[in-house]
Amino acid sequence: MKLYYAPGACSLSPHIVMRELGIPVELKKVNTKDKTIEGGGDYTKVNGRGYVPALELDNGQVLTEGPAIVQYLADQKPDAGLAPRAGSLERYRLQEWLNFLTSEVHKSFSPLFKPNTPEEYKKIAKENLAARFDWLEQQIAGKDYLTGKTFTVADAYLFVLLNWTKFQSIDLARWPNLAAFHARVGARPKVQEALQAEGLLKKAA
Ligand SMILES: N[C@@H](CCC(=O)N[C@@H](CS)C(=O)NCC(=O)O)C(=O)O
Repeated sequence: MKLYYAPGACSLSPHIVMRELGIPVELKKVNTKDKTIEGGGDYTKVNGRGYVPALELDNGQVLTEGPAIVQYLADQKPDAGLAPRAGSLERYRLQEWLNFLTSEVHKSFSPLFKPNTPEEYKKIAKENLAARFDWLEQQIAGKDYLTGKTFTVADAYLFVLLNWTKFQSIDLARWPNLAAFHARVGARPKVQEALQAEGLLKKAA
């Protein structure tokens, strides 16, 4: 399968999931500004909306939207436990998390990355994010991962979103449980591998 990605973007979440599952990943780097694919090609022909991630399946079909992609991947290797069984209440709980992350957290970050967003609006977006982080901070208290003791695809997504605080001068120290979660997930060997593959780790001197 081919994963279309941009370094450090939300596509890092399915990238982490593929490595956690041991699914071989062919990475295709996308320039989301001019919509070109590294090595040649027009990305809008892969995903007409021009954004990452997109997953090209072995049968040539293209699956888009991060929350759908990560569930598809988890269902390829159900025994790995990265998503509860489809149809179970636990699966809806996972979808509840994925929907919250995508609509309430991810999309609150998006204007911060756009050069044409007015500074006054960036301030409001950061306040909205802080309110979501306050709530998340309580939810994750005493837990290793969002749904409890085991790592799921929602944790990969939350890790990527928390990672963005570094680029937006948001100090995670204000939310110690979230900072601990970010460190815990960031230390997973497959997460380190994905960060390395996207060129996001500083090389050892
Ligand atoms: N609804 C999409 C949103 C994806 C998205 O926001 N992608 C961003 C990177 S995190 C992107 O590619 N932005 C470039 C653009 O929109 O042109 C999803 O959840 O997969």
